[in-house]
Amino acid sequence: MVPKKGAWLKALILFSLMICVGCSPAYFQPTEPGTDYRWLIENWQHRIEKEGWNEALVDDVTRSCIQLSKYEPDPVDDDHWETYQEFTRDFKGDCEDITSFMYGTLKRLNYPNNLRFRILRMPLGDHAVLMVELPDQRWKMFNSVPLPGASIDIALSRTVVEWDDKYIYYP
Ligand SMILES: [Ca+2]
Ligand SMILES: [Ca+2]
Repeated sequence: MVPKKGAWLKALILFSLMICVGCSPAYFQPTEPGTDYRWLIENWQHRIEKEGWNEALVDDVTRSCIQLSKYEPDPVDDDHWETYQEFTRDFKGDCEDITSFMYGTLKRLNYPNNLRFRILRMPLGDHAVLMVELPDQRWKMFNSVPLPGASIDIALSRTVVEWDDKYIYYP
């Protein structure tokens, strides 16, 4: 079924508004994200030792990172990009910071395949997402702020640039 043009626009505006007002996918950030995070890291390390990497584990790591995070927009005119270390002090930030947290967590777990930071140009602004080369070599996108309607916004977006810790890639 193809939704009416109005429905697409409504979803798009809703999503963009939620981003702008800092409405978080993490309404219920755990009270002690640092403690939970340390427990998760240990748990994942055991799983990696036992079963190795697979798509389900990558999904679990990225989803858990988002659940530990609280979306907080940058102040106007101060677009601060947090490092992994900065983010893990309070687990709060916006799309680029959460992307950096997911990226840093996979690196910390010695994820063996490629990871890239991707910037998308969306109709109403830019957005950061994580690209992961899965164990079977397919690339999968992980949205740092998975809100309702996000897939529509992403479908209307284009990639501006990507990078990893070695290179910058232009489409
Ligand atoms: Ca920002
Ligand atoms: Ca930020």
